[in-house]
This record gives sequence, structure tokens and C-alpha cells, in this order.
Amino acid sequence: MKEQLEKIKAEALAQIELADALEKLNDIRVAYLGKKGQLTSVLKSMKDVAPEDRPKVGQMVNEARELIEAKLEETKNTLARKAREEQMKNEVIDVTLPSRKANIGHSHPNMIAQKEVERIFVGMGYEVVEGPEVEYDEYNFEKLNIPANHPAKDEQDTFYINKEIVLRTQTSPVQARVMEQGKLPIRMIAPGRVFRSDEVDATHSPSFHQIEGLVIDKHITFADLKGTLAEFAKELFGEDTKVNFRPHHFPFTEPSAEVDVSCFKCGGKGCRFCKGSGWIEILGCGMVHPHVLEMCGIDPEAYTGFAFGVGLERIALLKYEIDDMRLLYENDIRFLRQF
Ligand code: 2U9
Repeated sequence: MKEQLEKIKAEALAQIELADALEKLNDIRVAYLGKKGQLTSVLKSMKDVAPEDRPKVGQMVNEARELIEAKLEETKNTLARKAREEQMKNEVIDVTLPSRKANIGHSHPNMIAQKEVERIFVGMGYEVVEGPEVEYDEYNFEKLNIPANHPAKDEQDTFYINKEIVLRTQTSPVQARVMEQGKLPIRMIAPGRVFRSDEVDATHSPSFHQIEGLVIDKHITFADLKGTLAEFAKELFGEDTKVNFRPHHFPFTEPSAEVDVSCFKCGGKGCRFCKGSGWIEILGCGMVHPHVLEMCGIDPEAYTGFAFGVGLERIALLKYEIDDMRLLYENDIRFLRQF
């Protein structure tokens, strides 16, 4: 038994000595110390040893195990250190190489336009309110004076989730919801994405962005609307900008108007940019229709208000002199980087 143990020990130590990889050490551990290992089988054959010799043999087995374990551990550490040294030698880091530039993005032209419009109105005391892009037909159309059979519903044809739920065609439902809460006066703008079933071309997209504004208080008149939008135009396009109100029709406002600003390229003389007219159309507006006030729970005898809507893509295209709306949606960073 003693010779057998010495032999196992010597063989194990020799094999460990020869091992040149960590995996090999593990194989050796299993072969000698594992459940079916050689040393373990010696322990199992203890029953054949005379009872008086068993403690002695047991001690020898333990000593052999400890020795093999210690040698395994020592060799493992040596191999690991060597592997690390080898790795360090191969992975030379050139600390003089210039670092990679951090690629920091920036706002999309639509968002720059939105933040600019928000800044102007927040400066005039307006609150910014957001609402859902998926809306009830009732809030998107009915409460804004566009009943089921109204021709304006065709103009604002949209995507239906089901009979009652649509993708909003304007951000006005946000205002309708605020009005319903009944806290007056109201001075708010509602920015966000809107949807219309339009074909894509240089000036149309099935999904675009708007900011709509709403003011409701006692004694609000068209003069307040004119003054507000004249101030807005000056802030956005420059101190010398003039505004021109042309009569128009919207179902939710009465009277309604479209607003042009004097061309900021030629100052109103007429150029290629304003197609010779000296004016550029930028938004629509009007006094909130009494029926809309009523449907949103506000007494039209006590309160009046004005509203306006501006397309953010239109502002971005004008401000940055971009001639095709599709460029805003292609996400080509060579284009977007310019703004
Ligand atoms: C309520 C009542 C009235 C919002 C308004 C416009 C005029 C308008 C267009 C601008 C460019 C849409 O994005 S666009 O194509 N919008 O001309 N929007 S008045 O009127 C409201 C809003 C909310 C409760």
C-alpha cells in the first residue's frame, strides 16, 4: 500500500511539473483527487487493510493529498502569472495615440424650432402642455366643431385606430382637455406630433409637428391676437418683421385668419424666396368659436379667447432655408449636422 501511494504521489507530482496549461492541471486534479481518482480509490480499498494499520494508511493518504493539492495550487499560480505576463507583452498600449472623439448629437431642426417657439411664448407667460398622440375622435374633431359630416374632416383625413379613436390631426385636443378642467384664465401652448393621411412630397408628410396656442379670459379680443402674433413674428424673424392677416375659415375659430410675415430675406420688396410677393405665410389663427367654448364647458357669454396653430416643419424649413420637407425625416446626419 505504501509503495502504491508513493508511486501515485510521484506520478502526480511529475505530471503537475509537466503541465503547461491551467486546463491540464484540472485534468490532473480529477485524475488523482476526483471522486473516481486514484487517491480516492486507495481510500476506498481501506477495507482490505488490517484494522491496526488503517490510521497510518489514512494519514499517508491525507499527506499525499495535501502535497498534491499544494503543488497544484502553486503550479496554478505560476501558470496564471506566466499567462498574464504573456498577455501584457502582446497587448502593448500606445498611450500616445489620440483618443476617439466623443460623438455628441444635437437637436433636430424641428426640435430647435419647437424650443424657439416655446421660448418666445413662455416669455409671454404661456404654459407648455403636452397630450396624447392617440386621441378620441370626440376630442380631435367633435369638440372642435368638426362633426362627422363636416367637409373639414376630409381635409384632416387621418389614421383610425377604430371608429372612436384616431391619431390626432392637430394638438387642439390638448387644449380641449385643459378647457374642460375649468381652470380659467388659460394661456397655453401645445406642441407635438400630429398625423394626417397625406402623400409625402416636398411640403407634406403623414406625420409632422405643430404648436398650437390658446388664450381664454374675460375681454380677450382680436386685437390681443394681433398684438401677440406680431410680437411672436418679431422675436422669431427679427425686429423689422411685419404681419399681415388674411381672412380665412377654420371650423374651430370665428373669425379666422391666415398670417403672413414680411419676407425676412428681402424685407418685403419681393424676391425668389417669397416668390416675389414680399410675404411668407406662417400660421393660422382666430377667435375661439363660441360653440367650441360651450362644448368644452366654458360660458361664451362670460369668456372669449383666441387660438393659433403653427407648423414646426414650416418654421424649420423657412428659418434654415431648406427646400424639401423630406430632408427633415431622412435622418441623414450629413444633413442634420448643419443646424
Ligand atoms: C381650440 C380651439 C381652436 C387652433 C388653430 C390653426 C388656426 C391653424 C394650422 C397651422 C399649420 C395647422 O399645422 S398646420 O397645418 N393651424 O391654422 N390652428 S387656429 O385653434 C384652436 C385650437 C384649440 C380649443
